[in-house]
Amino acid sequence: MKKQILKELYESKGEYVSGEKLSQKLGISRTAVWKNIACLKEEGHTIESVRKRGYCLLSSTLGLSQTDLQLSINTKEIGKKIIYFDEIDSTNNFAKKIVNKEEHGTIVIANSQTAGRGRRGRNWLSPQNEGLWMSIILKPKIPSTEASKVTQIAAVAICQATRELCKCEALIKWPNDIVINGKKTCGILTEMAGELGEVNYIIVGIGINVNTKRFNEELGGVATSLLIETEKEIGRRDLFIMVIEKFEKHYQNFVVENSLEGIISGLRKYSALLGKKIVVLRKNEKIYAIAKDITVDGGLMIKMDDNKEMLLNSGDVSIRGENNYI
Ligand code: BTX
Repeated sequence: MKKQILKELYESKGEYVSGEKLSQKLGISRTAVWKNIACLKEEGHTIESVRKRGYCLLSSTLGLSQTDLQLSINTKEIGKKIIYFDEIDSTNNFAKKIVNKEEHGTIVIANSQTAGRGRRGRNWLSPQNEGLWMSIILKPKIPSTEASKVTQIAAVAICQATRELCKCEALIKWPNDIVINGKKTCGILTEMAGELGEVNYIIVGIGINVNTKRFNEELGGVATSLLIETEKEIGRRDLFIMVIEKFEKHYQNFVVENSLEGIISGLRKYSALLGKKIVVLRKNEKIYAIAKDITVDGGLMIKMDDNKEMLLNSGDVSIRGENNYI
């Protein structure tokens, strides 16, 4: 019912709709209308209530507001609740603060981040109106050792959605980046907490450069956006929906069916690394190798320059001779 009320208000495009009209149209009492409106407000939708006029949904930000996203998404669990901010320090930081009280599948999304984070304390540039900066809260019943697979699921979902929507050659740079023409267009930061070997929660932070026109000098050589690569403005809401729907499908296969098949074939098919000469950064050491294969568990098998093989489950990898986009 909440969603129906929201839809009615949304479709009235900033005009007031009376409680009477809503109750008649939806076949519920006026008290029920009022209770549902209170719930929607609590969820963060900006609805004004004025005596004798009714309710009015205040206009949303560029199609990316909580209301816009919640009304467009068609998933079962992921994104059932969306928390939107015009500006926040980091969606991963906020998701961590609320993780204990929020349900599995809740998404925190922001129009800009003032302290977006990458891995190992690095920064993630997240200017307003230009990207998708979001974090998905997950509470799967899986061993902590399996958590890194969620990063791979996100990588495949984003790569597929980007290819489909933007008709571009997006590739996955194992384990957590999406690149186009050798430059980074998306990064994934997965953080988790566990106890006794079991996952408590996983937060998948996703940053996608969508409509960035140009990058600063520091990032210019390593970063790109979908707009730069396709020369077209991409609807952030369309991309959001496609990413989340694909993510949910792959995630369900993994946690319910225990199947990673589609993910591994996606990782192989769209790999930016396989067959390439790479450098792996490990603490203060650099390992020179060739990327040989993605294993059935999503690890990267490398053959080092001394011909020994090694299996990586995480790491910072660059292609030799290309810009170092770590
Ligand atoms: P990473 O450590 O692999 O990449 C970080 C590096 O990427 C930086 O050191 C910099 O060189 C480069 N970089 C910074 N900003 C950008 C950008 N906008 N585009 C391309 N390259 C960039 C990757 O970490 C994981 C990033 C996750 C970001 C999301 S956004 C939503 C969520 N909240 C949050 O704080 N982080 C995640």
